[in-house]
Formats: sequence, C-alpha cells, structure tokens
Amino acid sequence: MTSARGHGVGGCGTDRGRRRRRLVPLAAVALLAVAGAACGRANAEGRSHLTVEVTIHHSTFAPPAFTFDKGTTVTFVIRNTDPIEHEFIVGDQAVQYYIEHTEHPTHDGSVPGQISVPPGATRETTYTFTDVTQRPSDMGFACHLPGHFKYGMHGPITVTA
Ligand SMILES: [Cu+2]
Repeated sequence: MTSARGHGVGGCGTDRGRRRRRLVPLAAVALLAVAGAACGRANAEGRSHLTVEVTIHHSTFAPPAFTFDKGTTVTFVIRNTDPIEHEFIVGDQAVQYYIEHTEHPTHDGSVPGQISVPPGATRETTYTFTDVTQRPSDMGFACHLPGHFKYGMHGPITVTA
C-alpha cells in the first residue's frame, strides 16, 4: 500500500489522467498520484525503463518505498522542496553502510543511482536493477547527510524476479 509499483503507466501527464484524478476522493487522489508518477518505456535490453518522481519534503521521501521488476531501468527524478541539501542514494545495505560511515563529497551524478539534491532543486539519476542481491530486501534508497538516515530518510526497494 505504501509502495509505488514500477509498472509502466499509460497516460502520463495527459489531460485525461488529470481530469480523472480530480473526480475521486482525496485518499484515492494520493494513491493515483503515486501510481501516475511512473512513466514507462523500454530500455536497451527490452525491459522497462521507468521515470519515477520522488519528492523530499520536511526530510521525508515520498513515496516511502518502491517495487521494481528485475532488469528495470529507473530514472528517479528527485525534487527537494526543503531549504537544506539532501541526497538520494540507491544501493544494497553494503552501499548504504559505506556511504553512511564514510566522509564523502557531494554526489555529482557520475555514479548511477547516487545524486546530491541542493535546496529547492530537482535532480535525476538513473539506475538499472540488473542484479538481485542475495537478499532482495537488501535494496533501498537513503540520504546520508549527517543525521538524516537516523532521522528516517531511507526506504526499501523490492526487486522482484
Ligand atoms: Cu537528507
């Protein structure tokens, strides 16, 4: 219920979609907005290439969790509405642990799935979920600026076979 399913969704940003959303109750609007945030096409291997919108507000990620099929390429578009910097780091627990416990510069986008997002800015990073780790529940996303992970800036990414 809290996870954005990574399927291609038709009608991204169309008037039809927007109008339809306005007619349903508020709780359903939020759910549709999450589902509608994923737009699909094909990647080089013929798997899905999705674009997913992520919002950071009050040091909280929305949506709070993701599920993608193995092999899916995902372009995360991260919008930071806060007056402080954040970062969006995709990886397994080893990656998250390393970055959490290592002094590191800002993420300039040269590493897939790792990007710093300045205050009020929107940045994107693309990651292909080729390998499922030994434990699929290992995958996640997080912000590792001092204190942010502990505050709760992290969430799971479930990769299905
Ligand atoms: Cu942060």
